[in-house]
Amino acid sequence: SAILHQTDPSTRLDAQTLNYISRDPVGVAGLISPWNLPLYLMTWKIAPAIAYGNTCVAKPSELTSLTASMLCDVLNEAGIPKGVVNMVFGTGANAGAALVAHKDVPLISFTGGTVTGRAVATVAAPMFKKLSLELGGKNPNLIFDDAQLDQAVETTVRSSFLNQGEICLCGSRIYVQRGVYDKFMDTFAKKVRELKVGDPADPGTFVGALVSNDHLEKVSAFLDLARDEKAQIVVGGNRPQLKGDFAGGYFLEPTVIADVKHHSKIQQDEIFGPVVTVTPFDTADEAIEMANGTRYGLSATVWTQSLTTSHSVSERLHAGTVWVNNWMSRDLRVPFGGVKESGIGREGQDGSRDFFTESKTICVRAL
Ligand code: TXE
Repeated sequence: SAILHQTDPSTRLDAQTLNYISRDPVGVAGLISPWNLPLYLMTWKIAPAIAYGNTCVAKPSELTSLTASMLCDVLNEAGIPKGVVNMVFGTGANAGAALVAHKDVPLISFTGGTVTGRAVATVAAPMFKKLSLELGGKNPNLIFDDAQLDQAVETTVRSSFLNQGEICLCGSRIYVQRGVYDKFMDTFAKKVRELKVGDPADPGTFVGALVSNDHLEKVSAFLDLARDEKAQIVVGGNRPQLKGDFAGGYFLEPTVIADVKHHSKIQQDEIFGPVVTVTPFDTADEAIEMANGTRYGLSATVWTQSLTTSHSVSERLHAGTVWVNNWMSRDLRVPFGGVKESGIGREGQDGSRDFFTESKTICVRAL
């Protein structure tokens, strides 16, 4: 193991009896990652897996093979010994499924959609594999009357549309307390209208193309549903027709939808695109009930200047991570993961240590 400084508890049962913990690598770690943040999400698995003495077989999304191939070059350049990190390329149904089912792979760390996560768990669980599932999200963003509104609006533009909303941590359900709803909606809508859609290499661009035409179709279907359900598309909702090299690209305007019913698929299903809903609320209880009212529980954001609201609301939200007055400040030393259909397990510092090792309690009696 490359981990040099590890703290584990040791206890004394009595003057002669000492308990201490030793840790073994698990073996060959099967690491499967999605297309949306291909380098971040794959390295986040590889690093602790090999640091704790495992080797790994890593299967990137078939949509991001080039990124994974470039990572291999970097790993070779860094001198990672042959056979420690093995990148396999292929589709999920083919290479991914084979990796999950392989009898010599005792651990699977999977990041991807909830549907796929369920398929992975169905195979891995009966084989008693260690399993970490980082799945989808439908994250609430609660903005209270006493929020620092300018800051809340500015960050909410990012938490809504960064990476075209193709981040499982995006705050796609915005709930605004009635006292600031109109002010929020006016300023937020204005800023969203100003976002540039286009060439991802242009520093002025905020919203690039979605990952594929299939995905664009899937996200666009939610806009059709919004129209059918007589929701109000306040901003966006169209496919901008770009010129030149980008004509026909998989672009979608950043879209803000109001008047969506709580049980609508728009409010309940992960859209994973540049589409957010904005919904008013009156009391904290009502906001928390709506926030917790989906199958997911990955992250949540809360905007308030009251310490009491910050603690009391955060404690009651069903989420693996709650950001208060910020979004996506990621400290890799704290546990990360979701509840409900956002997955099982936690990775990050102790979470990664416990997942990528098998601890062994050794009890020694001095005779
Ligand atoms: O996922 P897919 P995608 C989620 C995000 C969204 C999804 C998008 O919420 O739902 O990921 O990424 C492989 N057996 N997160 O479309 O289709 C597939 O080849 C084994 C959550 O890529 O689930 C790919 O490598 N593997 C996350 C990987 O699984 C299979 C953050 C994911 O594919 C397989 C980012 C199978 N049967 C995105 N089928 C978080 N919570 O942190 C497919 N694959």
